[in-house]
Amino acid sequence: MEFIETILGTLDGKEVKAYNLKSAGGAELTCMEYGCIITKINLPDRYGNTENIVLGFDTLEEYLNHSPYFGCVVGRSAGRIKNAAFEIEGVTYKLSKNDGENNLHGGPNGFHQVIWDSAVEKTDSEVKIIFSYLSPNGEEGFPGNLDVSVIYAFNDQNELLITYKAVSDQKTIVNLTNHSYFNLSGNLKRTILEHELTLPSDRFLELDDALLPTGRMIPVEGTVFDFQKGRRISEGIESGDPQTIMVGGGFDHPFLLNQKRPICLFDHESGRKLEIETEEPAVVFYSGNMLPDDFSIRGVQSQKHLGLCLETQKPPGMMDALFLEKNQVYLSKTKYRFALV
Ligand code: G6D
Repeated sequence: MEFIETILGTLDGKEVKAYNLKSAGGAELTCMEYGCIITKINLPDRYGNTENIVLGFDTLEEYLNHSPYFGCVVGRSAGRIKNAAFEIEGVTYKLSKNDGENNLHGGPNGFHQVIWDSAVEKTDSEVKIIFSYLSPNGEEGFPGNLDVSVIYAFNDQNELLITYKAVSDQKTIVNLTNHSYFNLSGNLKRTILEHELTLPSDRFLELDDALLPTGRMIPVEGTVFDFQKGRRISEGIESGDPQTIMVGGGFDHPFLLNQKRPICLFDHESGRKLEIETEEPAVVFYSGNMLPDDFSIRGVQSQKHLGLCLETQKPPGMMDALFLEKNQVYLSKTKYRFALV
């Protein structure tokens, strides 16, 4: 495992470190302290072409000006919180309303905007980047001083294990995920519409027109939300299903993971495959319906469906699943395995 540490730039007077990791298995991952953002993942295709498979930029400025959460850790709470408020033991906590009347992804100054501290642990076959941050009591409206760390462990088998840890001195809400947009075609040469997705899920959460879960869990059987045996993303988008129309032409839904097998994303043309194993009970599948088209990404014009997200997490809207008790340890692991078929 090759390892390079650089200073990507300076933000608010603080240097932002970036890390470039090259596995013996032919994969390469670059990440940085700003938002724990994964800025690049290079993988070979079946013809030996090594190309990037995530949406990302090469400069801090582009992230500040354009990024809809490209590659970042999302927190304190991924997803939407209705009316940007919640109650704990009779006290109502008010959050930023950064998505209509609701709170999205921990607020405008959530974890995606933080410059995390970082440390490195290396062996011959693996490098761990340990990001850490102390989110002060009341930050973005959330109670409790939250001591949080996110560990990216990348190895020579082309696996990335993300471990999320957090502890708070008050009861609070925590729901952490990574918001990478994947596109296995390589250097964004095609959209994700012909990618094949397999989700080990028999139910998804219905959304309302504010993209908030309604509370109804819908069986996927007989619908374009049934990814249990693999399905091309385009089938859902062309279906005219009201739930796919309402979210902007595609998917933006939490799926409840109820089977012990990995999530799988496959691109037939390149032969690239991504498998995701997670301890989390749900995954939000977002098919990039709202990607703007007013900027370019390493020379490729951004457009709808240019990337998709598989945000493993606790089911948004199920508030009881999001609470973290005082001094309770939040611990969650998600493994990404990159392969060729
Ligand atoms: C939109 O609804 C979607 C979210 O799920 C996504 O995370 C965001 O765009 C980037 O708000």
